[in-house]
Amino acid sequence: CHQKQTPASHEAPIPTIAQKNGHTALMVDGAPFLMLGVQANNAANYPSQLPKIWPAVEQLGANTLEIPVAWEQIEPVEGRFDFSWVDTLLGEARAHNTRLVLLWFATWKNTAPAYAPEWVKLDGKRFPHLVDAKGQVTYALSPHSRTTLEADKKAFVALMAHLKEADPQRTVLMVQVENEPGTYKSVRDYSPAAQKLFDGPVPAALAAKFGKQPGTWKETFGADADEYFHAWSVASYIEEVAKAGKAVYPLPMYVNAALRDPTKPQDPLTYASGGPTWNVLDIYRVAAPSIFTAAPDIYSHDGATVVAHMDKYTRPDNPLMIVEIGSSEDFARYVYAAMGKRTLGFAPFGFDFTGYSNWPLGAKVVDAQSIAPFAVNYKALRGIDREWARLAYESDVWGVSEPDDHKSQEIALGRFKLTVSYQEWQFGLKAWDPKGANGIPAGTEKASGGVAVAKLGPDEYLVTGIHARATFDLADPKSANGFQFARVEEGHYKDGKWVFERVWNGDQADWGLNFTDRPVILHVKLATY
Ligand code: N0T
Repeated sequence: CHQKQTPASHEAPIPTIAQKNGHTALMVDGAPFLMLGVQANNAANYPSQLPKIWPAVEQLGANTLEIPVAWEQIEPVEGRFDFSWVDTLLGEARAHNTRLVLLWFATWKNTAPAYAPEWVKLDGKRFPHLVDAKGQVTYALSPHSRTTLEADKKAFVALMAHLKEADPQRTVLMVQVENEPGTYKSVRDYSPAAQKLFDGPVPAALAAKFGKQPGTWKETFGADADEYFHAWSVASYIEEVAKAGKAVYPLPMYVNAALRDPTKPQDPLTYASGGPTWNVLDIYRVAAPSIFTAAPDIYSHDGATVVAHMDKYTRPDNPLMIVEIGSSEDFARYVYAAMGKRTLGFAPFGFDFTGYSNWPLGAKVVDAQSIAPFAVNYKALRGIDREWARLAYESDVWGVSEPDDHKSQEIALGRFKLTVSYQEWQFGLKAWDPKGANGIPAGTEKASGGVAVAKLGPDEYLVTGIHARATFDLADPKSANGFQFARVEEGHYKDGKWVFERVWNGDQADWGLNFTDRPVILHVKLATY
């Protein structure tokens, strides 16, 4: 690489993961960052596609684009690297004022090696495939091949070395190592090499994490042994790749998960076994310390299931970051619940004009109309992204998304409580609208509402939302004569400073604070009388 290096003192700080009081922040340019992102479709990773991507990024108002870098394109011939895609992407992202998350599609892409170069995927002798319980050679690569691991690692290290040179601007914020790793239709690798390890002792650190005496996998983990073994094998492989890459250029690295049922047990033959499903997150924690989180890819159209998925991936040792969520309109509102769980980011999948729609997972058609329900949220949230990220790291935050049944939700705010309700007219006297007689406001028919709240100081909150009413009251009706607003300010942030626009009062405050589809940021001061 012949790129001239910017002197160290002029370089922006490398993005890092900061942790404090059980909270996590993605630090970008030295301050917490909320990724309001979008993921490009698969096969969008060529310069020819970028002109079809930027208009969608812009319509959506995303601050970050997640996009693949394929092993097959950076090392088409073994040992010969080509970073022209990465360089074009970096240049165009900067021109479009958009940060990047690179997705390393290599040994595992939705568990398969499709994105590995031909010299890898056509040579099953040198790069052995996983063998199933019946002795069948499967589509997937074995995680137990030193040769495959070294080859993937070498390419990944080359990518990170290139980025270190080519990106002193820190356009790239993080790297996803592999994509939805694991294996479909075989719980683990049953090749002789794998079997030998399976019959051997469980690594001491793993047994200790589970409070067990290390025996063989079967002795230690019983019915879970096969899946736990595979999770350990895949996570350890990814760890080695990530660790080597970070040694060269230490960007934050994460993995993403094809999800398992969040509430009921599920047979690992029916999902990507060995991937970072919620039941094996402890294994990933021990095996892959270079990976800061496992991020869920959320595609369920059931509201309660979506929230359950988020909860499984929200832990002090696994901060929430939604790197993929469906693009159909029902998913747009979940950004608020995710923010309440201190998510580091949110990214609908497949908003670009490269000509693909992953319906029924997401929208039937990718166009301005399907982007709009996400864009309306980003419009308000882009105005507070830095402030919100700081508050989510240092203060208290809450968020709710409208449930499928449209029922109201409550948020406890110390001596106050906040009720978030939906499908209501702004002038809130319910008696004037006996159940549905006058219909509901246009645009609120389908669940689309949400509210996010952050604590600014004693009894003072930052509030934003969409298609919802936020009604504050005393938590305990006996604690005072009653509730009143001290002041509700509408405004915006400029260079990190609050800019006052007006006070909401009268109709604007008497029936609760009404969020329509207009981007609104409020500072709310609560009081009693
Ligand atoms: C995702 C995407 C892309 C409820 C699907 C989801 C992306 C990968 N896979 O468009 O392929 O690269 O991460 C798998 C969802 C399984 C079905 C869930 C039904």
